[in-house]
Amino acid sequence: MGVVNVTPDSFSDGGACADPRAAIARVEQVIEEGAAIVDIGGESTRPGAAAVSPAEELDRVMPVIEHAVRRPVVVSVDTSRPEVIRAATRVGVHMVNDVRALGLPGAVAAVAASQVAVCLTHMQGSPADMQDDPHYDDVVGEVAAFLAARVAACGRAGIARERIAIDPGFGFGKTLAHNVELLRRLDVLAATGLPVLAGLSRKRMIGAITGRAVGERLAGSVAAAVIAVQRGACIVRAHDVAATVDALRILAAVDGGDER
Ligand code: 9MG
Repeated sequence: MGVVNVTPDSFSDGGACADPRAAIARVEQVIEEGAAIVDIGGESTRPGAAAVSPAEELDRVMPVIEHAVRRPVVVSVDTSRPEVIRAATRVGVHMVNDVRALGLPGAVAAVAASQVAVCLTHMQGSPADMQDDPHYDDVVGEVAAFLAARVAACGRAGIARERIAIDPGFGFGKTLAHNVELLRRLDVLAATGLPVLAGLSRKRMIGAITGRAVGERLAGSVAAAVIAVQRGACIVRAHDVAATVDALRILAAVDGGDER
């Protein structure tokens, strides 16, 4: 899954694709580099990011989505808002990637009213406060239980299990120790039988382990992606698509798996 942030304040690319033309060029780049999925988002969820109105979020993402759905790639919209979900599904998006796990009022119903896939991500707190003092007694157990409850809520609304992927939410209300434990034991989430998505690319945990600034986290991010797939992830969300695809092709050749 290649990242396309249509935001002026993304932590990972400094707003390089805030302009829709740049974002559309970025869609073409991630397809060219081998991404199977393109994830298009108009809200930055980094701690302290400025709030964006629904109208502004729609203005940012819709032109990019309308381009992407005509290209040979699975298109995911990275959003939590029901109005954005509805607009994106109307024009043919294939997947909703929600770091709030469809927690906003109306979000479950918006996905249920469509046929699209959804990724449910764990977050403790909200983007504004999630890194203040994250606490768990059993991070893996609590994340797994939260995701199971969200999958059940989707099921009650009529969203078939086959449409759902889950994600431990690396960096979303977690310390470095929590993130490392979740990556080490990703197999616990994979054992649910649901596809697991892992988003580790360029994140603070990669910086904390390597001592590298955000623009220097390629090797660390690729290593983390490989480990995630070895432990059961079947989608990895990445900024550096070409390097990540190469690494996963090597892994697939050795392990006999399939990186897509
Ligand atoms: C949008 N976004 C940023 N980080 C993410 C992550 O780790 N997982 C998912 N599913 N989406 C993310």
